[in-house]
Amino acid sequence: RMIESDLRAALSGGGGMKLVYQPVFGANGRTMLGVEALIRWDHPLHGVLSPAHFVSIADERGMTNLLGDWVLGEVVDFAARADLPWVAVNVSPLQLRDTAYVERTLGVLSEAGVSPRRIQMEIVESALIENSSDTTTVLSALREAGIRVALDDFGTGYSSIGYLQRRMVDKLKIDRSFVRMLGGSEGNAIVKAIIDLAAALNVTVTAEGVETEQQRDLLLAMGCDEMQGFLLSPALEARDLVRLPPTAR
Ligand code: G
Ligand code: G
Ligand code: MN
Ligand code: NA
Repeated sequence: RMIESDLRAALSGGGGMKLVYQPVFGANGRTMLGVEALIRWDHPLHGVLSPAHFVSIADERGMTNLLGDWVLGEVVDFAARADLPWVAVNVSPLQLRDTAYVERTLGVLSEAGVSPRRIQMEIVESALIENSSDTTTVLSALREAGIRVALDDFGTGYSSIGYLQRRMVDKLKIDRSFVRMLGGSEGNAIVKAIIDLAAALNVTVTAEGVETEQQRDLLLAMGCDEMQGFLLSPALEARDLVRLPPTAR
């Protein structure tokens, strides 16, 4: 397929690929704590393509590491220039099955002089459910080095309390489908339960897809630690974030 060779070319330095960064805020919705990197592909013929489409193509066609390493290189380069506490990066479950990933990642970080403590990795629940011993090894090595791990889209996969109890992750990101239900009694109960679970297990909790002031106020009242969404900020170009003076944050 054309798209496959185009993708390989773009990830091999051919251009068109970029990252944008969505700010994540503290509970008050005002203090920027960090950013989440999101990949975008501006294809010469098809326009801007969603990662939801081409990340799976990369995984199916053996380009997981090509994509993952391109993203990591960009993120680390950005983290080295940006005066921000941390940068979160989305990682494919396949990347975590490769034990060489740890050494490669820590090598890129040390070469750029970026502390692992400034990098967070967002993984989906299925990455843990597969529960291969390699995934467990990779995750614990990354976390031992100081990289923090967040469970993305929490609640939409086959949620297991087991890996929370076994202290395999540092953060839960409440999926935006639940945040959208806030204001209704069921939505409030679900979101409150996740926030209380996170507190009981001593992990940070972030709400994704915060779009209204009502959602923000409810999340604050429920004790949510962090918020992200169009109400607070869309994803921004790196140059716009790097330019922000610390006082504007
Ligand atoms: O940015 P957007 O909402 O279109 O992202 C859609 C999906 O693509 C999200 O689930 C997000 O986690 C994923 N995604 C975004 N950037 C990356 C990336 O750099 N690597 C991987 N593996 N997934 C990404
Ligand atoms: O699965 P993940 O959380 O990585 O997906 C991130 C995606 O969510 C990004 O593509 C981003 O554009 C999108 N997003 C960020 N904020 C909002 C929001 O407030 N509402 C909606 N619908 N999508 C959002
Ligand atoms: Mn994410
Ligand atoms: Na998510």
